[in-house]
Amino acid sequence: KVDSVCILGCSGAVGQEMLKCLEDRDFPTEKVRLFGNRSAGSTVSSKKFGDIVVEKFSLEAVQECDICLMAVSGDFSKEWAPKIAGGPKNTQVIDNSSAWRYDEDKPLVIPEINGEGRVGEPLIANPNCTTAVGAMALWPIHQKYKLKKVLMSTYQAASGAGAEGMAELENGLATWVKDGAVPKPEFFAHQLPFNVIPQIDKFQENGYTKEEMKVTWELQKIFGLDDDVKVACTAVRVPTLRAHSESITVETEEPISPDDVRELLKSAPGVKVVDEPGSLKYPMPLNATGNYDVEVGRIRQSIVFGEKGIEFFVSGDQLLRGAALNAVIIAENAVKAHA
Ligand code: 11C
Repeated sequence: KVDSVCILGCSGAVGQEMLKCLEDRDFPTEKVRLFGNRSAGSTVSSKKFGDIVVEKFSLEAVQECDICLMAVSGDFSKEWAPKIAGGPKNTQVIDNSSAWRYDEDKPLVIPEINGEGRVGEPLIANPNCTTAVGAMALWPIHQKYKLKKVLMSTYQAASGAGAEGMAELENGLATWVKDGAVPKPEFFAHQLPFNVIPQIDKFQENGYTKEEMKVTWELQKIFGLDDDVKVACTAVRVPTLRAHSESITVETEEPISPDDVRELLKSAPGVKVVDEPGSLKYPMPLNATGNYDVEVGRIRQSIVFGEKGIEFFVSGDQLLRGAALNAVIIAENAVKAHA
């Protein structure tokens, strides 16, 4: 057990889920401290950790904690994470932003995949939520059949963009019901209600968006893929509130069949096979919401890649698997390793 864990950015969509994960998983800590900007001074009632007064960020205060879960912007993390991690108590930082993911010397971790051996590192990066959701199904497939090509299209919930994204979707729908028109968007680039937006994050020189390239870069790093394994993604924002879905086609080195993949994934950690088309059971974001496991279904032989290819659909709660839960499992493993 550690003395204290803190959450930086406690009132954002991910920060709030981090506290819930610490509570639900009975995290072995005496105390949880919360740091927030706008919410400083307010009190959060926690079933397990009592009433917690949200503190304003200060380096000294955060450095008193054993583990710091960061749910803040990349810029904030760039400035402060190394200082926190280098503090007198050797505070371990687990960062949910993209600030450190692509640094060669910083581990980018999904605990069930590549967590071993990196548990004690002072600064560990959490992957992008879209990467994490797909990776849970892709990793067992890669281990058994060796990935050659991965083609992904995503259906990403408003909450991937944070609490403001969710609020704009909810307000847009409520206003449409009341007034018959959706207000002009302020947060997303275009209206999200009754629409889909094929752009998440900034466009890169190669025509892909940064969100799409994150999937490529992060799967390469987490899986340790050779350069000749190709990963391409099209990332799309859809008007769902929570849980990202992904349509994934893979070409493999070895022959692969849907039945074998179903069996394989049934025993994969963090995965739930939901694949009974006859009774209309397949992954859906509504069903994945609030759950730790990523749902995988619609598993079929690919008519593009034949016996060396399959296609499937996943839905996973990106605030949990892709953010809060992933970070908290990393922290749990760190505590176990030091016990
Ligand atoms: C979204 N996946 O749905 C993004 C948000 O790199 O941690 C996550 C951004 C990140 O908008």
